[in-house]
Amino acid sequence: MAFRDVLDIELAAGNGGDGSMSFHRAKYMEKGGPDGGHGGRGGSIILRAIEGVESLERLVGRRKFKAENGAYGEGRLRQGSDGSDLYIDVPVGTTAFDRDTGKVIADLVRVGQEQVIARGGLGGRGNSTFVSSTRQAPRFAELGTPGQKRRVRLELRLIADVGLVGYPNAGKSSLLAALSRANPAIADYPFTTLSPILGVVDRAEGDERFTMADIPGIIEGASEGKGLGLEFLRHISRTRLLVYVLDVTRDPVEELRALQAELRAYDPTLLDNAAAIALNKTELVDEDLVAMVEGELAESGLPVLPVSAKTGAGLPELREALFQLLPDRELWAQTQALEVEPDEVREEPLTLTFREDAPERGATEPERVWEVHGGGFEARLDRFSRHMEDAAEYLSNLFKRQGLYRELKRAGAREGDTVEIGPFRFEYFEDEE
Ligand SMILES: Nc1nc2c(ncn2[C@@H]2O[C@H](COP(=O)(O)OP(=O)(O)OP(=O)(O)O)[C@@H](O)[C@H]2O)c(=O)[nH]1
Ligand SMILES: [Mg+2]
Repeated sequence: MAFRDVLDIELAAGNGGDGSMSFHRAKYMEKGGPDGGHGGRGGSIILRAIEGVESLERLVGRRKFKAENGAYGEGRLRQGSDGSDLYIDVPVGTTAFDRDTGKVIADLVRVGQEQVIARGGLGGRGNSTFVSSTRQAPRFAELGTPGQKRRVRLELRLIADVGLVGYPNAGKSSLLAALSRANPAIADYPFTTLSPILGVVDRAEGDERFTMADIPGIIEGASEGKGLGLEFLRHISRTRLLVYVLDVTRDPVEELRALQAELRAYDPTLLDNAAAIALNKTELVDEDLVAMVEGELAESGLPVLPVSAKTGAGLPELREALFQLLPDRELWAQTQALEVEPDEVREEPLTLTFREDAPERGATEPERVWEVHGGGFEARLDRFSRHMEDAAEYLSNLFKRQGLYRELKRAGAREGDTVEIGPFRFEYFEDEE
């Protein structure tokens, strides 16, 4: 199985249902009151983090997602049902980006964490809503709004608690196999491990456990793309504890230096992570040499645990030390989550453009017209496009309340001027407030 850790998907949240235009019908009643119900909300698309190490490809499976639309409102004040939300399960450690803006729209660092990544549309209001003292029988209702459509990139960085880093052949996979039930390939040649492998390590007593990631070997130049390790450094960038696995029979001090240089070149903050050293293959050399190397490595300031993955020597001590060194998960998670930028509702600013049209029939003066753009007025109007004529009076009053007349007056509008918003036209009049 290839380890796929980036996946592009397309999302369409559900549209809001339209409000209903309906009048009550009953026997012996000439004409009943308006009883159109509201449309339901469109379903949203929600990203949810689950425990597990499945690749995005396998888990997510498809590329296109559409959440359910809200249902139309109906007569007798029946509200349309809301569209159900659609959940996309991803491994914890998944970040979602909007492909058009590049912004982070979700960053899931805890199991169970959820984030809406495409918002469902709003339901429209039924005609019963628009009754007023001067409008007993509104012959219009509001349309629902479309659900958000989005092109999204999912990116997974495994969140293992502990990450094993080391040169090829140092024994990382052997250690993972010895400490967990994972079954990674182990062989006497470099680059045996080709993609990250996770195992669960249990504490000797009690039920505490952590996950440990074995990643392909890192060599000098990895941060510039040599070997295999670089693209996998991404996966250890979020581990709570790094374990440098060093082969005592090579030059462990030099290898540690080189490893740290590669990590630093990839991401300097990696070296701020908690870390420890597992000095491996100790059964191959005599104890004095081990003690000497241990002393040299201790100068790095990191705890050094001499082990042999082969004989099992030192493994209980290593296991226990890792449990003790692991930073608290909650505190750590708080420092990790990327900031998610809220979806701003981008509303264009209001602009008023004046023009003079040819005189209307019978008139001598040119027709004075104010074109309105922005300010949210077109969007509001769209929601009544089906019954624009009937909604005209309601809309012009609404727009007036929303400050449009004030702006027109300031711009120099006169009684009787025409106001034009898209296809909608009405007459400007001054108010004797
Ligand atoms: N003698 C001895 N050999 C070991 C020990 N640990 C691992 N080995 C051997 O070292 C070789 C490499 O082990 P792996 O666990 O595959 O090493 P790795 O670090 O995962 O290597 P890559 O996946 O290539 O990066 C294998 O032949 C292991 O059997 C040990 O403690 N003592
Ligand atoms: Mg390996």
